[in-house]
Amino acid sequence: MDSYNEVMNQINRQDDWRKDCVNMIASENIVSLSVNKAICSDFGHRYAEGILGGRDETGARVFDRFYQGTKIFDEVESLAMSLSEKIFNSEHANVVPISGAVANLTVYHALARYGDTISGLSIPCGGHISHTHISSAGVMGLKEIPYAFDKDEMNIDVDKTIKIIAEKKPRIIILGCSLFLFPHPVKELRTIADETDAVIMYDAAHVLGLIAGKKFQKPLKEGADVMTASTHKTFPGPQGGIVLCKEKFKEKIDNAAFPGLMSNHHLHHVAGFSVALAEMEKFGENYADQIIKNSKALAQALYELGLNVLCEPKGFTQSHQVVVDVSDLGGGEKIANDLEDANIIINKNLLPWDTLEKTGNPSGIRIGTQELTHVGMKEDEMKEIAQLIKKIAVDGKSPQKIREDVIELKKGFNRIHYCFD
Ligand code: DSN
Repeated sequence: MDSYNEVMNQINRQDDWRKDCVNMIASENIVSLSVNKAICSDFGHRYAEGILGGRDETGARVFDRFYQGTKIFDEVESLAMSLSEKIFNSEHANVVPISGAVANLTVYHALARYGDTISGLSIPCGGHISHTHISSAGVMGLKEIPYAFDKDEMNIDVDKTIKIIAEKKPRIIILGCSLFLFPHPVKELRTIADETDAVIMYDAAHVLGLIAGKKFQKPLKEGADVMTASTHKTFPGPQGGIVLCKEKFKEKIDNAAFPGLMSNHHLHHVAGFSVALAEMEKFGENYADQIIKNSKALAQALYELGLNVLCEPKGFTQSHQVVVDVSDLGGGEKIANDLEDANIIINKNLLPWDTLEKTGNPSGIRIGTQELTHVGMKEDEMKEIAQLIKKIAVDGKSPQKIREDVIELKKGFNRIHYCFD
């Protein structure tokens, strides 16, 4: 096979296979045809280096660009900013970052000095790698201080964490995480942030769609100074990032994004993000509501089937995620691999009682319902999927046999809902 046919074959195999899968990776989603049109549009070939210059006499945003050919894109970027500011009730939006980790790096670059300390959750407790020295924070030489964590609540231990912040005085207090079942204590940490002159950065990558749909907390209203996110998890946009912030941080954030970290941003992403913002403005509340109903239904069904689903006394979850401790069933690596053989795609996950050495085969699996909700699945399908997971993980049934049931279940669900298509 020549190179062209080889790569086209790889793309076609991926499309064919993933159409037959139930995808429950908590950090992914698939986009509508309209978002897809934006991603594949001419914007994907273009440059728009530059920065927001201000507003003209009609109030329209004016961008200082270094390239010609951007007059329509300027309208697109302006619309993306206005819609973001409206939907997230933010004083300013910067849609330049090309991923969630880059959005975090933009904030670090803007609001911290090299060598400062930041505070966040450790990775086993759900912190994202970009909150630590091994990723974006390390690029800025930032040293992280972990919070105290309450394993029963699967949340930050507020009293102990206030003491840690008072003593260590981190420059940035990070909230939001990757293993994210319940809202984080933004309000509760506002006073200590003021007392220590720290900035609260809320990483909403996982829950951006739930926030847009008004079904999770409102971080900016509750006291966060800055909210960062990727745009493609519960928020059903193309892959990219965003920073939302108070007016007083606008200039520093904009300069950190360009020319600080990005030369050209991804114009097709901004266009696709705008389409997804319009979708969420209209359909977001229903979409977010169903995501959470589906998570609760899946968690309840798995629990009733005997799996060790975390946080039963708390109703399992208030987000798109369901977390199961599978250490008694062979561990997260084994279960994730077995499920993949049955076309059920999830990921292994460290749990708060794991050390980083357990990364290869951690105790947990993390399951997300946002993509299946996007293709129209509801509580009945969640119960069916729970049965299929149990047959593999608990009963030891052959994944290859279960795969036929998964393909059959998925057949009716290949159209995107909660959109204008
Ligand atoms: N690792 C993914 C997560 O947070 O789930 C995305 O960075």
